[in-house]
Amino acid sequence: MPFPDRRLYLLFTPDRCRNDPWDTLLAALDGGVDIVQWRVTAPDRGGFERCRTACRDRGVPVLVNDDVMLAVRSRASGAHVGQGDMPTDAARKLLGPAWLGVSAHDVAQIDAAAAAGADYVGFGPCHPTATKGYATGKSTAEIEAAVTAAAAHRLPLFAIGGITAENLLPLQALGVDRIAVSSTILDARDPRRAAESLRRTL
Ligand code: 3NM
Repeated sequence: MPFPDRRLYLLFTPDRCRNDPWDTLLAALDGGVDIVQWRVTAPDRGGFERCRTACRDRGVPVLVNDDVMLAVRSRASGAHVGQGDMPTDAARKLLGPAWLGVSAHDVAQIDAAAAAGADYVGFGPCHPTATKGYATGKSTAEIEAAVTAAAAHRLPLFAIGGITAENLLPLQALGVDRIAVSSTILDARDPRRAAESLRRTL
């Protein structure tokens, strides 16, 4: 199935939520999150199914971070792999028609993801972020080059890393039209409003 036109990607890590994680997820979906990544370190099949049910009720796909086999076994919408995870072409083979997302940090990695058959890339960190311990973000030139490279491959690019409603506009000026966020929604006092605010800007 072709990758759908989704714009606001939530990296959902229950442990990172300020409020109750399930209330947070529902609020984020109500606020306009339209694709979700299940992102946990310890296996939690029950949590995954709960996440998937909440998202399915709203027509929102769920991809599994890192654990490609969970995505395959559970027939998830897809999986997302980082540069240190399972190699992209191996993940592509295992997933079959399910979607494959790849984290990329430069143009060469975007080119490689496209060659391996990725359905989208996450490019970052666009800004410093404690979520993954990045002290600096990419330069304007690096972000522009990434946007251009992804467009040349017709590969959707989700900008990631420290993205907030405040710093989104300058990213859009560089050609970014999709974002992936964790803390701006999960750590918000009002996750629905946080998602709505990003959604409005997008
Ligand atoms: N990957 P937040 S940045 C998971 O650059 C992740 O590849 C990144 O969380 C990359 O929205 C990042 O809280 C963290 O910054 C995203």
